[in-house]
Amino acid sequence: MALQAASLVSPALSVPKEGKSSVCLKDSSLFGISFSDHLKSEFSSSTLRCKRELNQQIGAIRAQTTATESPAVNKAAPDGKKTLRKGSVVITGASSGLGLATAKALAETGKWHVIMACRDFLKAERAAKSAGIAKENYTVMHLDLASLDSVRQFVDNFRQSGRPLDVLVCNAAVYLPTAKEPTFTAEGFELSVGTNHLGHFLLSRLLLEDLNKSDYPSKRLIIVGSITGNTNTLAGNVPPKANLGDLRGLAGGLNGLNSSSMIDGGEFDGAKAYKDSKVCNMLTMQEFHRRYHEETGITFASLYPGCIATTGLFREHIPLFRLLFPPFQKFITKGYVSEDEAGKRLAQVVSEPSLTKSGVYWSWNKNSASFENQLSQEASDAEKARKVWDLSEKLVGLA
Ligand code: LMG
Ligand code: NDP
Ligand code: PMR
Repeated sequence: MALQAASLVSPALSVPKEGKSSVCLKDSSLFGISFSDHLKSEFSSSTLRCKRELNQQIGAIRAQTTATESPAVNKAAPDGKKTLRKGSVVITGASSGLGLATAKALAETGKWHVIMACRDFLKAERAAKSAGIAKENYTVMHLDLASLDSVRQFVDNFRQSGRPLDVLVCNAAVYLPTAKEPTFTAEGFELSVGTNHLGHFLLSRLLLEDLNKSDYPSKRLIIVGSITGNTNTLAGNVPPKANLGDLRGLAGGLNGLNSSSMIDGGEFDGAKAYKDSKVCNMLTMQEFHRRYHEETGITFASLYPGCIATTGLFREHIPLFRLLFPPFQKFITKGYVSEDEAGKRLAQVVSEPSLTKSGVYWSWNKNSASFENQLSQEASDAEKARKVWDLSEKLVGLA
């Protein structure tokens, strides 16, 4: 079964070497599901309204700040060449795993200042030190995504720091596969969707304005997705599968009291809640793209960095799983990547000049070449994306 699984998997993961071209059908139709075109632009009247409001806000802030900011490109370098100031990137959950590895990869280039947005300040400081990130290349700022007050406070603090925002990476996540009962965020949302999706939704909506103000040549908003939320892959078909259903639980506030704690209204299942949250992440990225890319020029992207089987994500899983999962991924599925390698991949999505295309879900082939991957039918459903956006707006107090 496992070996069969591996042979089923390889076609799904193998792609043209150059990676830039889109994936052939064989790569993405493992379960015979047809894919809708997730890059298709769709502008609703509410989209236009949002844009107008955003532009008004941005215009006002621009007027206040342009005089004080140093430009991204200095024309007067001594050798006559144009120089680019350091990019400023916020990474949520940079205290371990993928976020930390990405912070390290970016800081090492000397071209980036990383704002590590973390819930545990001391842990983040220690992590940065032990990863060898030079002091001048990072700042730790407190952010607890499981509290919308904390998200708003972070945005205020960040603005007060006076730093520009060139790239935002929504990376933090929790995974609670063994929980029998749901736990909740400060506002009473089921913890996995509340943290992974709703906390990031509010953060990125608020910081969109700051991104738009940046004069950096390539501004990006990146939301980390995953293969396990995509049911067009073998990994996405391991039960329990992601399924947002008709969103009745989300509409009810995921509070487990007068509504279900699950998006689809079903019984609580921690592993499913995580996968559902990743579907929301991927839908949100596309909805951002549809609403704001043309207007702002910001690149919106998501990615599956590979299976980083050794990270803290699996801290709540049973010890046997934690023991067997890395060798299983290394030797059987061959989907394993190290934290370092995954960090380099996400760092590419942050800074590679060639990865500016918006609305894309990036993946990598065995030679670590990036390619535009296809999302599952649900994760590329434009109508669902719009509904998730509208319901999320209400829950986080934006509408
Ligand atoms: C759900 O179960 C839970 O219900 C839910 O609560 C939540 O936790 C969720 O996604 C999280 O999981 C999912 C269930 C899927 O998974 C399992 O119960 C099994 C998990 C197995 C995890 C991987 C460990 C595999 C161990 C492999 C050994 C590695 C050895 C490496 C050495 C390599 C040497 C070259 O259930 C299903 O999908 C149903 C199908 C289950 C089939 C299980 C098949 C076993 C897989 C691999 C075993 C292979 C061993 C043979 C090795 C031969 C090597 C030549
Ligand atoms: P880790 O557990 O190592 O990292 C998750 C980070 O999120 C930690 O820094 C954690 O902080 C932080 N975090 C959790 N809750 C909050 C919160 N309430 N507020 C602020 N930060 C929080 O896992 P990974 O590095 O594996 O996960 C990173 C991303 O990669 C996630 O989005 C995950 O879905 C995705 N991903 C991971 C894969 C994998 O195989 N590992 C595969 C595909 C995607 P703290 O250190 O304080 O716990
Ligand atoms: Mg999965 C075929 C390839 C493949 C890949 C790339 C992953 C990634 N997994 C694959 C296959 C399988 N997994 C198979 C055949 C099984 C059944 C034995 C299996 C099981 C499994 C479990 C129990 N896998 C898991 C779990 C988890 O608890 C992880 C999870 O679902 O977290 C939500 C997980 C993962 N497998 C992956 C990846 C990337 C994960 C974890 C993290 C994530 O999506 O972010």
